[in-house]
Amino acid sequence: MHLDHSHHGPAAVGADARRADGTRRALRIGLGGPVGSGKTATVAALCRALRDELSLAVVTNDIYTREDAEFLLREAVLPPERITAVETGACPHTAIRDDISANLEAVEDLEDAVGPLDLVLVESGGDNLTATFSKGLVDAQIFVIDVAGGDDIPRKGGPGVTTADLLIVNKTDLAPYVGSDLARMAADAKAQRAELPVVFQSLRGADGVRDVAAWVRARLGAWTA
Ligand SMILES: Nc1nc2c(ncn2[C@@H]2O[C@H](COP(=O)(O)OP(=O)(O)O)[C@@H](O)[C@H]2O)c(=O)[nH]1
Ligand SMILES: [Mg+2]
Repeated sequence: MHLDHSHHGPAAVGADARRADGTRRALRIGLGGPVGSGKTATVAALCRALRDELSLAVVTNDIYTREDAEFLLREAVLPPERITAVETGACPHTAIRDDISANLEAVEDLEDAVGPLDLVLVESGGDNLTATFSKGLVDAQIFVIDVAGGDDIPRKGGPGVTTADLLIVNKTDLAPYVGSDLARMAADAKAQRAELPVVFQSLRGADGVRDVAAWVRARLGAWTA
């Protein structure tokens, strides 16, 4: 765990919408959800979909490794200086919820290194259905579950499923193989979330991230308005 609080240069952002020099900071969107649900794959697809129209960067949180950042680097979804890994140690939820200093510092360092950014995606280390982001770290959160994790997950609820600004039900291509009932998942998600949006997606299909990219563009439009 990174506990050095001393590094806060002029671009320190905290939870304020503006940096110390008065310019608007990047919109920060967190992606949480269980291990293996498709957070990194969604981040990679979003980078490919948005990188020509926006200045963006990514912070990944891994428990003991830099696997997710290394995957994104290997896939060359962004130039390497736009991808940073935070190693969280044993408690991935702590780094996005309770002691967010290492993540805030990673965001600041990215803006210092590559200049003003429109968007920073922060991927959580992923543990279970209860991990949510501090509002001091991200402006909006996406919760990613997948159909192979069981079609009763939306019904079980939990803060990610019920309160995330966007719920993604990923890997719809696998539904026939694992016997998941997508209509039931949609009805359960609706019951938990009322008007909050839900996207069903498969990243195996062409332009599978289209709906989520549109949601991100809309959030960014509201942020810069
Ligand atoms: N079939 C299928 N596999 C997917 C999809 N999205 C991600 N995956 C795979 O699921 C695995 C876990 O994805 P990853 O993004 O690493 O999950 P994370 O732990 O939430 O970051 C990887 O092997 C991905 O290629 C999808 O839409 N369909
Ligand atoms: Mg990941």
